[in-house]
Amino acid sequence: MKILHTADWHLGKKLDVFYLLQEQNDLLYEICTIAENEKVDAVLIVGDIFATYNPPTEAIELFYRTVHNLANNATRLVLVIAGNHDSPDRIEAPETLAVQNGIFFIGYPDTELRRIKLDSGIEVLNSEPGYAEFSIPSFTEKLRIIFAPYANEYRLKKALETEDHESEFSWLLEQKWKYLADKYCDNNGINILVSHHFFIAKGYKTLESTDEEKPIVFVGGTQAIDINCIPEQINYTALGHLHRQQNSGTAERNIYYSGSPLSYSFAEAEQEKFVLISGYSDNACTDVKKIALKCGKKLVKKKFENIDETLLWLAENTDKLVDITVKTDTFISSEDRKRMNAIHPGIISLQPELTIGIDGSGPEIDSDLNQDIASLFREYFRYRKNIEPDGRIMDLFREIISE
Ligand SMILES: [Mn+2]
Repeated sequence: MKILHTADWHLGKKLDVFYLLQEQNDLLYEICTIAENEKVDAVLIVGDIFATYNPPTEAIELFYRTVHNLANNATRLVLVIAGNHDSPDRIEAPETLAVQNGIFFIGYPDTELRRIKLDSGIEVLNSEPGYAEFSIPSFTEKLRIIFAPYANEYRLKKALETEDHESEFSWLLEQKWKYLADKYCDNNGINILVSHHFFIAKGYKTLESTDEEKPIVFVGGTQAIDINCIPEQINYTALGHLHRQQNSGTAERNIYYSGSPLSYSFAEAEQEKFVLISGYSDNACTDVKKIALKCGKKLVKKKFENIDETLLWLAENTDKLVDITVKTDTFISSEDRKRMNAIHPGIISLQPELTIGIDGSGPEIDSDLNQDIASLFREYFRYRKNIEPDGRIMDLFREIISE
């Protein structure tokens, strides 16, 4: 059996004002082609399907078209769970229609799939909240999946019907997974855990995360989960949330973040993107293959000494999405901005770095300490960096202050 693992599509995502829908469309088509060429039997899409709770119609259409394509008339099992960017209700909304096509949507930790046998032979043999066992034609071994879509502490405790407000989030998940694994996941099948959470490998290494991913950890999110909470019966853990493809923990445990198919912030610039295909025989995971994605514009962050140098580089790199800083002793004129935009369609951000002031001759901090805190921060930032803080920096500042 072969299973394709992908996550963090963030459909409908904008980089500043730049919609990435065309990029996403090309990439999802590429993923469908990989599924076809590699003859995978099941596809796991591990959360953050959409960039927001209310994605644009085009993003929703792209999603449905893609899962329909992947499921290939119910001959391939497709399982989708919600991430922290998704509305669980939106994810589950088309469930009745989707199941007939071999597509299973899971929004909540206590979602329970209906037992059903499709004409194509795919069957839900057994299920309870957070778990399902599937039969796939031409395989005698059963596929068991424990699923853990994103849940904050409130949603998880409600799902588990626990009154215990003291228990740690990760302890509750660990108990739930242990119960399911001990009950269902013996050696006579393939056992998978699918989860959109932030995992850490204590004493092993710190996984990388970027701003895009932080809300799950900090702002009203949940704490990190130790990979040792994953039951030992699990053959492969398909994770979503972190955008860099990475193996969490030791190789033999097969715990993977597939990463996003596209770079979604300049912190991810230059990252190579993948889907993962795991292979199974004799009820063990015998192979995990990384397949690099070719579609999708690269994100590049560059700094230039002057406008002419910038224009030259832009002309040769029109296929990239760029964040440009140009050194100048004044500002970037609207004529220069127009010239740059005329030769390059993907300028996401363009800011000046003032060359004066480094020796103290430039902007000084207004010593009026009666200004509001945001104005003071703005002055300080300008003093240190020689540029204006942009909207994102100011939002982040206000968020930190409000905490
Ligand atoms: Mn996420």
